[in-house]
Amino acid sequence: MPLVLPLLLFLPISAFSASSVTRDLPEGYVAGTTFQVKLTVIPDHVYSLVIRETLPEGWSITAATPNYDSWISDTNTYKWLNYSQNRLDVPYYVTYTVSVPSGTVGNKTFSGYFVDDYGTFTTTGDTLIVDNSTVSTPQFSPPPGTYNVAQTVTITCATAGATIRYTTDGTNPDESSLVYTAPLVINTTTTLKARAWKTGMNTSLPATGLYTILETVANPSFSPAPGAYSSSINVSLSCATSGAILRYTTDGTEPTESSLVYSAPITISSTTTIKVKGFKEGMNPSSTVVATYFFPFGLVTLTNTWTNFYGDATINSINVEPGDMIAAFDPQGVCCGTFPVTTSGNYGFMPVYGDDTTTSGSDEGAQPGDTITFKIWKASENRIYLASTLGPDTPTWQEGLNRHVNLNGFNRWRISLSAGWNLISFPIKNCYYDSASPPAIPMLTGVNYVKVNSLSEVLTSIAGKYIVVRGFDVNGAKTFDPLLPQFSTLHYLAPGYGYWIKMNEPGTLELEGEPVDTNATITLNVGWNLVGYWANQVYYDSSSQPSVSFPEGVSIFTRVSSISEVLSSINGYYTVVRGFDVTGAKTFDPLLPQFSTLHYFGPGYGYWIKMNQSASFRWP
Ligand SMILES: [Ca+2]
Ligand SMILES: [Ca+2]
Repeated sequence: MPLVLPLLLFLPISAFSASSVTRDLPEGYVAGTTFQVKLTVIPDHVYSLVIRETLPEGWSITAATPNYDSWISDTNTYKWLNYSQNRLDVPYYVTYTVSVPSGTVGNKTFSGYFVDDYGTFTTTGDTLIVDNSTVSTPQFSPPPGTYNVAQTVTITCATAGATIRYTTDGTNPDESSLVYTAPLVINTTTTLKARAWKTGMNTSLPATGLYTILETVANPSFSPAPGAYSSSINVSLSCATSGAILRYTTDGTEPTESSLVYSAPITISSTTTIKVKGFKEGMNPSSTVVATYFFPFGLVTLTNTWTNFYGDATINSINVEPGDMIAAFDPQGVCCGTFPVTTSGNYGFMPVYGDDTTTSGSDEGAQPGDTITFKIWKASENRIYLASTLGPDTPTWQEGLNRHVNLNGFNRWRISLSAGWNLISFPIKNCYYDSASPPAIPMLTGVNYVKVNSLSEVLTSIAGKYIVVRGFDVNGAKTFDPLLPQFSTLHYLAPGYGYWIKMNEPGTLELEGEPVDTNATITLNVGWNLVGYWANQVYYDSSSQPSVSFPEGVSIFTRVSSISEVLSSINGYYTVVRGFDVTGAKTFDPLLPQFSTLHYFGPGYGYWIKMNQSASFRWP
């Protein structure tokens, strides 16, 4: 009961008139014929009613019951009047016959309204009458518009059995135009027109659609070509699409419409990856084109004196390839000559520069009689190999001479250790062990077992500088003390594991051997694992590259949005990761990344990974 009053308040006060006029049109018309229209009139206690019907232009009423009272020619409107001293409250009908001129095509609209004692009201019911004498206008799907990529356009016609003909050159289709039989591939901006024909019916109206297909900016190109360099270069970017704006990054991120605009050659003097993308208004942007310029040996200073070296060059007895780089070093470790390999298996003439005697404070290169050493950078691995000299000439520097020195590169892992604790790993494919049999623990795939008399043999490069080595595996913590080897519990050194090495002074750990396959995997156990690193690049999620030391030859730094990407092989299975470098201990918690302090993973380091489930692990 309490609801009734509020509802009544919302009823319109003036709603006494509920008169209505409803139009009933046939389904369709045929040009040159007539048809009948019926109006159902329901007066509601009114004394007058005026009905107006507006017909399509050119159409006329030839008969009506009751007859209409007037015709307003400029709007083609017919009018009926009905008034009485008694109230009109009995429903009645108005019917009229419409004549359609021959040649009429297309769907047509009727409109009308009526006026009674209370006001003016729109006639309800049918308003549209379909052209049954003319083939339906073809329809395009997808509809005309602007698209980024080519579209496959289907043309349909609602009139069964009609033949669709179309053009793509802007002309109106006629009976000699191409017949549509299968969807059309529109891969360039096109005006598509179609009409449909059927015997015994009027030809359809033409359908017209403009398909704008955006063109794509041409991929930018680089000059000079990406490769290995040892002197500063100016990299030019160009694009075959005139007016395109090239935007680029050098921090590994994807170029966007807010990246730096290329306007002048980019000067590069250290290993740099340029990513560039072309943009132009009204066009799709180009693909992102990536080029890395490597400076594997830094910069060489050219001086006025040099010795040319040349010869064969191999790595592990396999020919060097175009794109690889040979480098020469004087006894002070100054890189004083490089040669980008252009012919498989050969290098030279490679000028190896002498020291500039006029700059006494700086050492630019060799002095007469110096023995030159060599390294080879292998492009396909982005890895530096030390090289043996194989004659026939001695690798002696003497101004103005040509030296024939064949080279063979071999793999040596060199990693700088600081005084104090270091958490390290090495990606050499050997598990060195001094026990009677190889260790029965999870091992990185593809590793060879190498028996040694003592682990100290493996660590000769830091002999006298290290105090203790600690390892950790599924059997717990292990220790190797070089002064008390008989009490040591650590009996192997393996590439899938990390090791703590305590140094009493800085040193360089060197190991030779075949590198670990970067796709190798190891099984991690539930709980803590002390894991090595065997990817050959650094991944970081900070705004700039980590500034700690990495092993010689590591020159690729890849920025990721989160370092969790680096651990994707064990996503969901680890709870925390810890690292350690010269700046201290670092932690990454995947659930609290914002509080993490570990922002990179890189070669030479070891990592603690705590697992809540055993899983096979690999680096990216
Ligand atoms: Ca000098
Ligand atoms: Ca020197």
